Amino acid sequence: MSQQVITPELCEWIAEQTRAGHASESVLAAMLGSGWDEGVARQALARTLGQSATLTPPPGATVGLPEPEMSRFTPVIDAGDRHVKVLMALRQPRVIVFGDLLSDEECDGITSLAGKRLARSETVATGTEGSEVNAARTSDGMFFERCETELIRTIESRIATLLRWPLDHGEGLQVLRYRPGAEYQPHYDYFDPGHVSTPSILKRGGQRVATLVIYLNTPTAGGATIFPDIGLDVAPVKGNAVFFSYDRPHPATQTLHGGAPVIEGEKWVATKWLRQGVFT
Ligand code: PD2
Ligand code: ZN
Repeated sequence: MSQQVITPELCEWIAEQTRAGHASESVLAAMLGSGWDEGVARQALARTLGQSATLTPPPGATVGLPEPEMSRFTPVIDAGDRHVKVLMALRQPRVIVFGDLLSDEECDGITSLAGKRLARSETVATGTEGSEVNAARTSDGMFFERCETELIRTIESRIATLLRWPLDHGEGLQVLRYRPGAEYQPHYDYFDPGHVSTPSILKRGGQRVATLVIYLNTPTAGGATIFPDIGLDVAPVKGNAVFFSYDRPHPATQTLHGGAPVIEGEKWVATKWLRQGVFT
């Protein structure tokens, strides 16, 4: 089936239906009846009506996601031990760029701890249980244990406060180093429900529901975090971070993202993935 596109005409039609007094649920039902994919229809409603689209979540969706306190949209959020800047926020899909999440010293502390333990990055292998080296991801990486050092604990507890998500629902921080030419091709961070290894992965805390990629340095050129579905490129700047959430393991979340090739210098990131439940 060809990809369905949310056009200005479609958004205008949704707005018209709403002005005529039709509830969001009825507009959704009418769209499904005329052949719209449910994910695309929900996106179109959310994009047109914003918070006023009162839809019951799709079956299987995670209700209540990691999310900072954004109701007053202050330029700075108190994350407990540090004030974190909000540089950009997109509602649908939820993407927020934070400034000054980590100090320069904290970034350097993590890179120096991680540097000694880097190995060529692996991803979940296709069709088997386990992981394998993958050409789509040409970085070197390592994982910290949760709360492995005082510095890691401090950062994890800041993230838990900022995103209002319990510390024990997070995986250990992953650090990646990209050299010039290295990239991470576009992918989704949730576990593919159709993959053989997914049922055993989900036993340790359920699905991933959000990602926070923290930039530990500023590459000279290249290395943006890209979101191809929404045409967004986030510049990697030391201490800043990009956050995005997804309420179900489905491309309709529009959370396809990747790390563009580094052109000059190195790029270092620390990624925190948040799970539905306690990650063991
Ligand atoms: O380094 C990045 O920009 C990046 C891009 C896509 C990191 C990840 N995904 C990740 O760690 O999942
Ligand atoms: Zn990713």
